[in-house]
Amino acid sequence: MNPYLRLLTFLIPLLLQGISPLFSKDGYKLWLQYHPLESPQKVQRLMGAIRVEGDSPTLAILKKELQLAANGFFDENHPLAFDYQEESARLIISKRSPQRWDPADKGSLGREGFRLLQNDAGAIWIAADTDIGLLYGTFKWLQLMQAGQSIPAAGFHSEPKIQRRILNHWDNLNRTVERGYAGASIWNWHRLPDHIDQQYHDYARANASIGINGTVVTNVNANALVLTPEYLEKAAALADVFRPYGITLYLTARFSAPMELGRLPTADPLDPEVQEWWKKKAEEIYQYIPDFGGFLVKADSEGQPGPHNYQRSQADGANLLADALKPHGGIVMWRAFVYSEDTPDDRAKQAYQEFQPYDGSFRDNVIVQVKNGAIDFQPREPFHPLFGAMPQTPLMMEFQITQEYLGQATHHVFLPSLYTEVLQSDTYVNGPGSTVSKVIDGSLHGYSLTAMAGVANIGTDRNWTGHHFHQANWFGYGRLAWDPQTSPETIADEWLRLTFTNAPEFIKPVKKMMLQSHEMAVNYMTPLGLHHIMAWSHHYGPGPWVTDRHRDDWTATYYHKASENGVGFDRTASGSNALEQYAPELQEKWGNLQQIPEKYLLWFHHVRWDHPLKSGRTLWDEMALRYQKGVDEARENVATWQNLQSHVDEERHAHVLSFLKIQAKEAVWWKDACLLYFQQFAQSPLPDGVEPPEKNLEYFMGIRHRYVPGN
Ligand code: BDP
Repeated sequence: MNPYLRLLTFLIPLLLQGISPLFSKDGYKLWLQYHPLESPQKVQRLMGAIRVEGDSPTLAILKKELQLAANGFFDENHPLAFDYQEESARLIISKRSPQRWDPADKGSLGREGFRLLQNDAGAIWIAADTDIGLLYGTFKWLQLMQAGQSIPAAGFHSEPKIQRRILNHWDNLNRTVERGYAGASIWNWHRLPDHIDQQYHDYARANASIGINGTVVTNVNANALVLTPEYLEKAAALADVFRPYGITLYLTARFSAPMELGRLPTADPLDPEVQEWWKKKAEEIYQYIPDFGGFLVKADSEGQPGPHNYQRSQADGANLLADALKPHGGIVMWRAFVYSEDTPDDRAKQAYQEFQPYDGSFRDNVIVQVKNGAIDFQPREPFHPLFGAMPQTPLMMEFQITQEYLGQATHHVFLPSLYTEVLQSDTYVNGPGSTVSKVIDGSLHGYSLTAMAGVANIGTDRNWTGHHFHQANWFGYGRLAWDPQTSPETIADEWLRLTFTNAPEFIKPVKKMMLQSHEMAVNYMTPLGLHHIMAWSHHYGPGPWVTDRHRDDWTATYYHKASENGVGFDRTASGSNALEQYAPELQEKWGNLQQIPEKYLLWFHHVRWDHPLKSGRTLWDEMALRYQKGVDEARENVATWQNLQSHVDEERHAHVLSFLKIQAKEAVWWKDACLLYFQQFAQSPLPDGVEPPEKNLEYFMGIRHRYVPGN
């Protein structure tokens, strides 16, 4: 064959698949790889006779998705038609039951639910009551096909358990991302509204494929500018892109905006002029974005203005905005991350003290957004005591997907394990079984509004998230927001199949690596309930020695309180008594040194170094061995991944490998720095099995990282 022709025969199929050979495996396609099916015949037959009923922008996206999938699934070019007659169609996507079907359950599928059914002749019906339900159903069907699975005989039914499943971007208008480790912000405000980047569509598509239906595109440390006409026009352009994917746009609102933009002398929530300003602002926003979702607000926290400036409550502040949005159907997500540097006692208690007394005082379009734990996205925290404590005020969950305190871009930590640990924690407020997930899905207290937020880990890196495996955290967050009962194991399994391959020799070891990664990271960073011992400000690497700064509650010594007498924060009755904010069952269990799960030990207790633990070892020995265990596992991961080269394309294999090596190296850094530091107080040798550090404490304390991203 003529060499040019040969090149063309190589290039054309690649181009048809919508990928260029140069960037074919850079991770941009996320879990939507659509790699060739192992046994394509059946799926090919179904996709050879499709009927999509109806016409809408969402259905156009759905058809495009089917075509993209077919291009990847099958070897040959496979243009699809979507207008087969009902009698001859083998894949029917419609809101109406096909004549020849008798589906068992004719109940409503809700605004977003869907059902996949198969009849005796092997034809498939993707059913929903709405176009977006059909899109979700189509994604699910394609995912099953990619994973080599089939629809169960009884059909597959799915409806989200949580109404609003939202990403929070901590993105600034200048494109820096607070706590972002994957490049710059994907929102190019400067070029908006005239230039619509393809990535906005790809972003929306990826989110729709996992059921995420909302996005807050601006940082909680808000810039009032985004509420000016200039920026609203830009935001509206994004909302237009997102709409057909079922995604609602929200913005962060700066509490002092009436002063900054409206030149009012005050932002007091009880001032009529302020109320009028917000009312007018809301009207204006809805002219740009008719289906605007509402505001996310960080107030009275870390320098952000809020109702405290006027001696008003959090409820006064939230209700001000809620009243303005109410006529248009918008909501306020009011963050509970409120704490003052002036409260010397215990930062962990503040949000509860601030909010709990106001239970029932918030408008019905307010939902209070609560971080998973009472401090701040630590590698491990007990669940936030507000969950279960506000039966009359809808609470939503805020998880962090970006890994501010978890090694940032380069550490592989599979976060669904962390999320599930929190969601399955029992609050005991209505007796045993009152899990956090039941608070969040509204079933425990009958909330009419339900939501979950994840602080996004997305940026302009080619693979979106920096680490290829951090895509799994975005994916897993979406899955858990749809159904908080989904197991981390299911999520890891699905993600691996969609992103890499179905090969069991690959899935098994990598799934294991993912599922133990959270515990591993806790071990090499903050075992046994240690917390907030990261380096100052950027939180990259260890900093247990951080002390004496302008804010005590941002230092490490405030949290670990290590001395020769022991280590840990006494939050029992003999200390700050933060424990009192939990149900009596938990107070009893966690308050007791013998009964508390060791993972929370130093969160709630100040413990002597020679205190014996369940293993029979002293606290010191156990701590040292946990650090070592974390290191050992991080090293094993390198070896595991190295062995899997034949299952992964070169580009992604090498990328992941180098990050795993960084992680293993940094795990040693964490172990050595922390053990040397704490050893000064424990005054004991390292137990057998723990590698001695190669450098001294001074060396570690002298490490300075400049220009850490996201800071
Ligand atoms: C902390 C971050 C800070 C955020 C803050 C927040 O260090 O950058 O602004 O949370 O959630 O984790 O508001």
